[in-house]
Amino acid sequence: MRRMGGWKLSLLLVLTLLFTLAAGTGLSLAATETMSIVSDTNTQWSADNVNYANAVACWVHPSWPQIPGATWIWRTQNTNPEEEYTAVPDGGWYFKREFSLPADAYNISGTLKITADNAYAVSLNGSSVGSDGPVDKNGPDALQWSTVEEYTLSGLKPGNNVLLIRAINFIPNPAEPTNYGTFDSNPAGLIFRLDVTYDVPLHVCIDIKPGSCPNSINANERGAIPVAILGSDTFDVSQIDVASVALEGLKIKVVGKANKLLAHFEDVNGDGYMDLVVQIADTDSSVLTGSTTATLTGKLLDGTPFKGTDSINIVPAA
Ligand SMILES: [Ca+2]
Ligand SMILES: [Ca+2]
Ligand SMILES: [Ca+2]
Ligand SMILES: [Ca+2]
Repeated sequence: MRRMGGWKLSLLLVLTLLFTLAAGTGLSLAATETMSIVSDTNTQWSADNVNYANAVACWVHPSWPQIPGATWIWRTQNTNPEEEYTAVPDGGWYFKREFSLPADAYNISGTLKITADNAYAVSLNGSSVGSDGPVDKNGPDALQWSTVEEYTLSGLKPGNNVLLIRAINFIPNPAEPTNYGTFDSNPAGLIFRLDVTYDVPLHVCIDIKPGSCPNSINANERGAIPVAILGSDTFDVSQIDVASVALEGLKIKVVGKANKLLAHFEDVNGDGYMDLVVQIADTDSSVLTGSTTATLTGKLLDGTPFKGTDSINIVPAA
C-alpha cells in the first residue's frame, strides 16, 4: 500500500469533517417560503363592499413615490375629482385583495408598505393595521401621498386572508369645495406591497407497506398498516419524535403494559440510509375509505413538522 502524502491526508480529514457537518445539519432543512402581493389589477374596488370590480392602473403623478413591483391603481385611469368628491361613500372606497397561504403554513410573518393619494385606512382579516390621513374627502391635505408607511403584520393566517383598504381623494381646499381640480392636478391613487414569509412542513418520502405496490389496505379496523419514513442525506430519521407520527390522524399502534410504540429503525429500501418503520393502528376505517392517497405527519425532536404522502388502495372489509 502506498503511503498517503501528508497533504492528501489533510484533504481527506477536511472532506470527512465537511461531510460530517453536512450530515449533521441536513436533518432540519429549512422549508421557508415567501410570497409577495402587490397592488395591481387583481385588486378589486367597491363603493359598497358588496359589488366589486377590478381596479385599473391609473395615471401616475411624477411626484408620487414608487414601491418596487407595485402599480399605482384606482377605480379609473384618469381621476374625475368632482365625481370622486360627490360619489365617494363615507369612509372611502373599498379596495380589497384576497390571497391564500398554505393550510399548513406556520411561523407566518409579513410587512406591508402602502400609501395613497390622498388618504387610506387598512385592515387585515378584519383587524385594523394602520392609516395615514383622515379618510374624509375634505382632507386636509398634508402630503400624505408622499410618504410610504410600513407595517409589521401580526394577523396573517393559513388559508384565506383579506387585505381591505379604505381610500379617498381630497378636494384641494375645503374653503373652495367646488374647486375640484383636474385629473393631473388632483389625482387619486393607491399603491401597496405585502411581503409574507412562512414555514411549511418538511416534505419527506414515505412508503406505505414497504416493498409492496399497490399498497392494498384492508379497512377492517383490526390490523396495523406498516409505513416506512425514508431517510436520506438530508433527512435523519433518528431525529423523529416517534410519538408524534400519525397517518391521516391514525396513531402508531401501542403494545404491552408500558404502551410501547410499534416502531423500529431499519433500512427497508437498502439505500444505505436508515428508515423508520411504524405500525399504524387501523382504529377507524372511515378515515381512509374512499381515499387514493394517505398523508403521514409528524414532528422532529426539535418541533419541526414534516409530512409525506403515498398512494393507497382500500380493499373493502369482507
Ligand atoms: Ca402616506
Ligand atoms: Ca388627490
Ligand atoms: Ca408500498
Ligand atoms: Ca433507506
